[in-house]
Amino acid sequence: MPWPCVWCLVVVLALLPACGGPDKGSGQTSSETIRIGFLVKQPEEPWFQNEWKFAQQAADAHSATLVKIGTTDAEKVLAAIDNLAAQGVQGFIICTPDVRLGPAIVAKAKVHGMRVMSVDDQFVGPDGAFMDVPHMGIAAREIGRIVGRALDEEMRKRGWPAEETAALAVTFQELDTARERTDGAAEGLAAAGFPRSRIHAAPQKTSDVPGAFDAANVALAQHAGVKKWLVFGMNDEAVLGAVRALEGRGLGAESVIGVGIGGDTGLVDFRKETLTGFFAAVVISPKRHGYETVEHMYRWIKDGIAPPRLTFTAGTLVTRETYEKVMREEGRLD
Ligand code: FCA
Repeated sequence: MPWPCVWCLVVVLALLPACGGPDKGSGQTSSETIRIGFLVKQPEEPWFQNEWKFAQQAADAHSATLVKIGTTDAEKVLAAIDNLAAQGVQGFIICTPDVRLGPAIVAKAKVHGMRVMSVDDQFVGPDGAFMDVPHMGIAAREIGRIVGRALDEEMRKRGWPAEETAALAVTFQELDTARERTDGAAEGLAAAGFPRSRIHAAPQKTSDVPGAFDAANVALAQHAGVKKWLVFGMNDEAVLGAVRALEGRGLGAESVIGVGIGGDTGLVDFRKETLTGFFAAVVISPKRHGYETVEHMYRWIKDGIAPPRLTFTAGTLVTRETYEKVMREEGRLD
């Protein structure tokens, strides 16, 4: 090999670490240049707005730059990753609109030498198994069980006979964290003695309030004789959609016990003068999911310390009487 080429090689090798890469992380970047991306699947949902809010707080605390992009479909996700790369982002956190995009997201991140971490919804590989990418999600099944137990407890308090009561499970089976939550809730109810045959599924096509509303209407039409309902779903939106559908059939707070998961969207009902069927929610933490994931990414880029592979966060049951205290403690109420 002629001498000039050897020098080329030396120069290239010397530059390589600066390119970074998901598995490198030798901590070469000064804090001024750290840029982190945060992509979410449903930017209009309060959960994701709060996640972004706390993510921004973490970025500000470290004088890092945060680039937030709403990525509602596959095309937007892939374009957003290119966009982040063009802006010099070294790593990003994502709640993907489709967990099966995991392999494509990881491949694209690699091409650009970016680190990637998932939040809320865990990537699924071509074999159907979760991918080995750092992830922070909620302890979905346990949180679901809390929902189931809360429904049972309130039903007993009201003295509703199980044979006159049915449960509406607004389901979103294609998403693991959603399925775990509703399976956990059904499990919690069944463990308390509620007959599984009286739990009716209402599969939602989209994971938002209108999707749940439509799904609930179909299921309620099939069980028109039932006058007392317990309601659960993957999040507050799922339960609120069903609660609105029940109201449309003349069934309100007296006849409906709904327990959500989230705390943000459900606040609207807690704040209404009149009681609604949205009885309680398991509050989960957008602060942990936004703030901590950004901190993990920051350390990964700056110091080469990879995030924990898996973190699952807990939830706290609240009602309209207790939600303010819990939410205020997290800085989620003004
Ligand atoms: C999923 C849901 C969100 C939120 C989050 C923790 O991404 O779609 O509403 O519950 O998990």
